[in-house]
Amino acid sequence: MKTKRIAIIGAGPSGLAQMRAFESARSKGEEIPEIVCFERQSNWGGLWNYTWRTGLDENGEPVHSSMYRYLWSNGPKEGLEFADYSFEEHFGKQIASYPPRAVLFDYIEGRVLKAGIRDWIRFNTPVRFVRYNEDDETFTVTAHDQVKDSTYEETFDHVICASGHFTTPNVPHYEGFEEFKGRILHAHDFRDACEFAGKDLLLLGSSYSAEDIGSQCWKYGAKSITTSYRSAPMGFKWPDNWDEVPALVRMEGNIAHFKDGSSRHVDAIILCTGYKHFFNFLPDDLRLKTTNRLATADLYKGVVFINNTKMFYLGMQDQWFTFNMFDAQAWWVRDAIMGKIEVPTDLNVLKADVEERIAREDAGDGDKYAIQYQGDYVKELIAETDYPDFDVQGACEAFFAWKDHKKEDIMAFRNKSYRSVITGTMAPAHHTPWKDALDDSLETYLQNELVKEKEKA
Ligand code: FAD
Ligand code: NA7
Repeated sequence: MKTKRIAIIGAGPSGLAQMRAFESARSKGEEIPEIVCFERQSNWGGLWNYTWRTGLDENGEPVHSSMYRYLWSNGPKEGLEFADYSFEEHFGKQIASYPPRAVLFDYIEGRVLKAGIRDWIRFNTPVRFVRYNEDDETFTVTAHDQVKDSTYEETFDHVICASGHFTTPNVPHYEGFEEFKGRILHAHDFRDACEFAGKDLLLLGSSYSAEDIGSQCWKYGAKSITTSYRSAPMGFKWPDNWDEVPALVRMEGNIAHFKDGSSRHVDAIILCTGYKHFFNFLPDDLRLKTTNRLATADLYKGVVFINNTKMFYLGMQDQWFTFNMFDAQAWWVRDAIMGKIEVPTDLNVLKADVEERIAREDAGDGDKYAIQYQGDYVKELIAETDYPDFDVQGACEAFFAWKDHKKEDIMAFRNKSYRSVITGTMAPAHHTPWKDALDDSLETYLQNELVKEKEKA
């Protein structure tokens, strides 16, 4: 039988999980399809591949990464650890619970270097278009090799879209933005908190980006932080120079006016207003249209596109769980493609699965419910494959504790430690409290054990 050809779009954590899943089957002696991964950046890692650039990249493509300098994990690493590659295996020791970006990039990279799958990836190669051919049930992928500056087409049996959904900014307009005499930027273009030292800063939004970018700017010396919420406040105990206010109504010069009638002077505005699922390389019949939620629209088991079950999507959910959830999805998709899991063909059955997930998400409320919901999803998927079984409930518990620690002290939750659900080891406390740790390099972060060893000597 002809070997199947699989196209993976994107070599971020989701696409890499997919390649690792296939490689794992191959290492157990199974015959796997031919894999081609198209990656528009010059390296892997997706959002974790930091760039100083904003706007367009060196090839004229939209800059992918929304990450910034000094970004530390916003949740405990014990919630995202790979079941087949622990932090201890990678670093040769247990490390503290909230690693900065460079440390997590190193960890992601370590697993795929070990798996030896880099040759499957065509870097600097954005996918321009995908077409489904009804006659022979294949996909034609049009890609652009940016190095040769040449566009070509290839045929595949399946397409797995792992292109991420935190890159294309959702950018609202407010009256008075045109006349504002300061910088207005979206979180996607934020790179360095030091730029805002000494400034009065307004952030719109009440989710992760507002919380984290605000915290960064506070840590690196902003004069004041104002976060403005549209629906509900984050409600943490903020430092003295941080206020949380209702929705912005309009700007008048540099004065921001809010829904409660209050107003204040601001020097710069950061729109922490979220992202759009954006797939301009896909035609209508293959394009996922969903909001940022746990139960995505139109994905059976959260991964199979119900309008064409030969097409898969990874990592399209809003995320409590990340790397280990992408693994759970990737192992499941691998087995569906390799015929070990049967995907229903009846559209009503596929739709019923989606509707059940949506109804179950809507039935609950609050973060704890949402964490458990996504934990249960991870459990459901891994029970159906040979992905190493791990204590998913333990990871949920780490997330519950993390939420409590944030409530206790939003500027100190990253000083806490959790127990690995993969190796059972407790993470050491980090050598420096987060608010005083201004150097986010891998070398400095990993000094944990060194400091302890020095103390012992
Ligand atoms: P991405 O990481 O976005 O990777 C997608 C890949 O697809 C990219 O490499 C991109 O270049 C490629 N691609 C896109 N379009 C094309 C195309 N047309 N052709 C070819 N290639 C294409 N998660 C955590 O667990 N902990 C955190 O602390 C954390 N912090 C975050 C902070 C920020 C600011 C953001 C935005 C997200 C954060 N996340 C965090 C969540 C993040 O979504 C995941 O960790 C993870 O990066 C998602 O992986 P992905 O592979 O699905 O998507
Ligand atoms: P999110 O989590 O999607 O949150 C977007 C926020 O932006 C949310 O608070 C929205 O308020 C708010 N929003 C959206 N549109 C507007 C307008 N027009 N005006 C004001 N406020 C608005 O995105 P984040 O960037 O915070 O996080 C994304 C990922 O990055 C996350 O997974 C992290 O790991 C890092 P709402 O509550 O809908 O009223």
